Amino acid sequence: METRERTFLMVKPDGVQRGLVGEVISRMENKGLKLVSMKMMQISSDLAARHYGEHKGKPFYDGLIEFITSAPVVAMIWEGDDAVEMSRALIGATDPRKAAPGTIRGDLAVFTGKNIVHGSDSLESADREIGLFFNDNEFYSYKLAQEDSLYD
Ligand code: DAT
Ligand code: MG
Repeated sequence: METRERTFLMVKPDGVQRGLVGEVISRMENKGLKLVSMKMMQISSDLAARHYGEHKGKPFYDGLIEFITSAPVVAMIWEGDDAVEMSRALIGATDPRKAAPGTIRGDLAVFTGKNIVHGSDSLESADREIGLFFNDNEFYSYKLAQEDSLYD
């Protein structure tokens, strides 16, 4: 494994309500990414505001904060080669109508405000978001049994 990265993923309230937590996890696992931390939680308005700070002032911001705090989410850290870019590719475009078939949003969602899953968009965002949702010691270091079959 060359450029091992960690990225932050979150199944949003719509994904939890629609019973898609397992589907999202399966797609990441099947690709060969490694789950190193996971927790279910209901996000406070303060955490929501910090997580989505870059969108403050946009027309959809208030609705976004209301939605993300409305019901439990499942927060996760995934690790692997190019994990940030790879998980964004698996998730698909922000607007599910434009997301390619084969992606989570392309296959399973129809509306931008209910697009099932969040994934960090850069290494910097990943570090920041992991820091917002998890403590320093809240992840596991282990070798995946299939690692030798996934990487050269
Ligand atoms: P992404 O989740 O693909 O990183 P983003 O960071 O631009 O997308 O926006 C964060 C979330 O905000 C997005 O997943 C859904 C919501 N959102 C973005 N643009 C929106 C819009 N035009 N209308 C409604 N919700 C929107
Ligand atoms: Mg984003």
